[in-house]
This record gives sequence, C-alpha cells and structure tokens, in this order.
Amino acid sequence: MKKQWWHNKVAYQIYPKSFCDSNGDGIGDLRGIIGKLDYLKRLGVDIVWISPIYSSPFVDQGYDISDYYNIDPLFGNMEEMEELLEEAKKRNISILMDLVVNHCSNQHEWFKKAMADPDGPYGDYFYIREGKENGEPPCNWRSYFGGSVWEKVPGTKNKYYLHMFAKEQPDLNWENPDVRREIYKMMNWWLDKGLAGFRIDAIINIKKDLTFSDYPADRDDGMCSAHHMLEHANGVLEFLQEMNRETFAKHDAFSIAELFNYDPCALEAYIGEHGCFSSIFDFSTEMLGGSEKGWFDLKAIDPNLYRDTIFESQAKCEGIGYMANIIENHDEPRGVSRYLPKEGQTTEGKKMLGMLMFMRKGLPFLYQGQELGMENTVFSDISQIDDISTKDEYQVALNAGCSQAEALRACTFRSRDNARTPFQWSDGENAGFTTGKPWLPVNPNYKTINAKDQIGRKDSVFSFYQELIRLRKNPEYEDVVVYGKMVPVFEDMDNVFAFYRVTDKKKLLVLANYQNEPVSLNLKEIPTRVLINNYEDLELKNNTITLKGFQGVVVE
Ligand code: TEU
Ligand code: CA
Repeated sequence: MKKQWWHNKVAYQIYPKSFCDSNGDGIGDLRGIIGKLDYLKRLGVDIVWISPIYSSPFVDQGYDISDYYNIDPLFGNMEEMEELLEEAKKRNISILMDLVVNHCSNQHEWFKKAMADPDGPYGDYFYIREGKENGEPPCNWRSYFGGSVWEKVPGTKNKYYLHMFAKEQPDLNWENPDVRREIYKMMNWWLDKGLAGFRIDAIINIKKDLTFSDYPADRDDGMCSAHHMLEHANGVLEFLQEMNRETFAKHDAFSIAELFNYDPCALEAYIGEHGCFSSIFDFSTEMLGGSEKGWFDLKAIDPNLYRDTIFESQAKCEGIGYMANIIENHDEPRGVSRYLPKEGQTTEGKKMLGMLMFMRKGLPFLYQGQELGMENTVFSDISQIDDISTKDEYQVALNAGCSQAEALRACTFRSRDNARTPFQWSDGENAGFTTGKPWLPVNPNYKTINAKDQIGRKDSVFSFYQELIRLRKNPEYEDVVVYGKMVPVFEDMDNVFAFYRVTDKKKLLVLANYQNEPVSLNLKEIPTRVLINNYEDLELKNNTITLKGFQGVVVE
C-alpha cells in the first residue's frame, strides 16, 4: 500500500454542542474547543473532525445546514473558526469539518426559492415530483427518520419534494450540474481557508433510483425503508470521482466518508490508491444486532461475533485500502456499554476494548469521551430525549406493540443521545462542561468518570489510551502497528480475541480474554517483551500465558 501522511495518525471526533461551553449558555462552542486543544495534544491526537458547526435550525443537530458559508452563532463566528484553525496548526493538529451535502436545511435559501417557484431553476436543485393520481406521494419509500420520504410542496396541487432524512432536510439534486458546481465551490472555499479535509456525511444517498417506483413493503405501514433504493441506484461513483477531482485532489485533502450500504466490490474505487476518498469508517460492528423492524428488535452482540466481524472486515480491505476504526460516534450508543458484556464494563474491560481498536490495522478514530470510558446514560422518560431518530424509533416500538416501558428501554439503549451527553471534564458542577444549564443532562456518573480524575493517574482509562497512542508513535513499533498484516489466531476459542500484527521485521501478538473466566493460551514462541497490559501483572510461564477476566495484552 502506498504510504500516506495520515496513516500513522490518531484521529478524534468532537461533537461540538457537547464538548466544552465557554460562555455559560449550556452549549459547547468554538472557544471551548480552542481551550481544549492542549488536552487533545496531551492525549496524542493529530486529526480532529468537528461535527457540523454551520448555520442551522438544529432539527437534526446541525446536520441540517442553512448556510454553508457561515458558523452558527451558537458556536461562535468565522473569526473564531479561523483562530481555531490557526491554533490547531501551531499544535500540528489537522481540522476536518463535516460535509453534509446529501441534503441541506429547509431554511437554506435554495430551498426557500424552490418552494416559492417549484418549476423555476431552484426547483431543480431538489427532487420535486408529481404525486400519484390518487394524491398519494410518488412512491412508498420510508425516510430514515420515519414517515414518507415525500413531503407536499406547500401551495401546489400534487407536488412533493424528497427527503431521505427529516422533512426539514430536503435532498439536493446531484443530477443537476449547477448543484454539484455550487457544492464543489463551497468545499474549495473551506479548503482554501486551511481545512485539512472533510468527514463526508451519508454520502451513498446522493444517487437515487430515478424511477421513484414503489418497492415491496417491509412493515405494516405499507412503506419500504429508503435504503433499499440504494440497491437500485447506479452511478454514485461518477459523482464521487468528479467531487474528488474538483476538490480533494486539488488540495491534497484528507477525506473520510460515512459510507453505508455500499457495493463491497467497489471498495477499491472508494479507498484504493486511486479511490475517491482517503478512507471510510469500518461500520461492520455497528451494523451488528440490527433489525429491519426497528431498534426495539435489536439483538445482543456476542464477543465471538464481534471478533469474527472485525476479522472479516479486515480481510476485505487488506491490500486495498486503509479504513478507520471506531467503537462509537455521535450516532451510536457508547461502545463500552454496547460491545462489553455487563460483567466486563469495568476499567479493565474498557481498556481491553480500546486496545482491540487501536491494535488492529487502520486509522484509530476516537469519539469524545471514549478516552475516559464514558458510558451510556440513563433515561427515565421519553421526554428526556432530544434526538429525532430516537423519538421516531420509540413510536415504531409502540406501534409494534411494545409497552411504554419496553419501548423506552429498547430505544434508550440504542439512543444517539447516549453519545451526546456533555463531556465529563471534572466532578464539579455540570461535570465542568458549563457554568449554565447543559442543553442535554450530564450523565450522573460524572463524579466517578471524568477527565480531571483520570489525567495523570497511571491506572486510568485515559492514561491507557495515551499508552496505546505512544506505542503507535514509537519509532521502533510504528511500522508494525500502522502497516503490519493482521493474522487471526485462536479463532476457534470462545471469547478469545487474538491476532498477530506482522511485518518482515517485527511480530506482535495481541491477546484479549473477552470473558470473566481466566484462560490459558499456549503460544508458539516465548514473548520477548510485554508492550501493553491492562492489568499490573501477567502470568507467563515458558510459552503459556494465562489471562485474567477481560485482560488484554500486546507482546512482542
Ligand atoms: O448519518 C447517516 C445515517 O445513515 C445513520 O447513521 C443515521 O444516523 C441513523 O440512521 C439514525 O439513527 C448521518 C449523520 O451521522 C447523522 O448524525 C445525521 O442525522 C444523518 O447523517 C443526516 O444528516
Ligand atoms: Ca456556549
């Protein structure tokens, strides 16, 4: 694989509303981020992706953009953004913004003009179609956030516009070259400002099945999830190659896509040497346990399945491209609450999970608070939920016959708000996140889980992540940690997650005991050095290693 500047880096996602509030309005902001750059540096972060900070009515927390050229006043202003870029540069930190161009906000001027004159030039910036003769929407696709993807154009007899997500997020018509030109212009404008690149939102959706025809219903509502449309939409790569040519390539920018439901045969076209993106997130484990029925039907994730899924995903991209590894993001529950069995949700278990993420091949992409072992929060009532998606899934669960208590339990476990609670900086008021009232309640466990307690404490989750990062950057091990081939071992042992990382010169063995019971493993060679260990001690006799419950080690 051709080496790239970002391969040996460590990336970090900031969810700006919940990171750090500098002015006491209860909402995180740019000044707050600037003040925490040294914290990120101390952890060892090189690349930071900030979720949307553009002007927005916040129907979907900034993923509904009303002006791509402005910073929302909630977060600050353009001068502060420029200051952030400068301050980050001083610390060798690259900044990525979120690129949300499948859709914009219904408050964007393009959409307002389109609604004022659906047959005029701006009407063609969106997908506006005639409804069926009986007045029903053009087809039966269900949006990702529930209900039809079609919404009536006000003041028309039978015209609808398309929205894959909320009705306040109308989809942009990528078939229209003017739209593409406008988008590229905006991207280049930001890249010229000194941005290192973009994280690209929901991008597979930009290509539609232009027949807009009905599909077989997959729920009692007579509709069919919009993601089925993707199987019938051909040609997304042409748009993406053009986007790469017109923007990223010109700036040597870093681009990482949120890519779901893609054709696996096209992996090379996405992230190969001449691919249209630098990288994509590996979401293979995020998909586990999912159900067409809804969140209420989620299945628990077994450690063996977790392991096998990761091995499979690694094998798929070996020699093709370099994916980014995560255990969580702002759309997911906290990884430690989801991928560790209850008895493993301890400091050791959290470290083990972090080790497995950092030691596999790919770019480690931390989500804010992961480095502290932040956990899912508790919700006692649906009214405490902010997230548009959770609200919909709660309704889906009720419609399917769940009791209110069942629906709440299912949806809160999966809720995106778990990851969106304020960052836990200290055990002080509001976890040190704000001096005002936080926009989303702080997780009550902040007294025991917070940065102030963990920074500098040798046995903390934070210090362990620092160690993992130091190993990745240690000149002696960098090559094997960054590029070493991943070779599974002990795969037929239940709850043992183990693999080699191998180059011509070095061989590391990563071992994790994903259960409470100790396990003894007979190794082919006697380890020469222990590089990472989430416990203080390690039982090693000749070539037999005995791991305690949820113990994880890296040995040479
Ligand atoms: O997510 C796209 C997406 O397809 C899902 O992960 C989605 O979040 C999920 O179905 C809802 O539970 C991206 C963003 O990451 C997400 O925050 C936005 O809501 C979405 O796009 C729309 O912009
Ligand atoms: Ca603020």
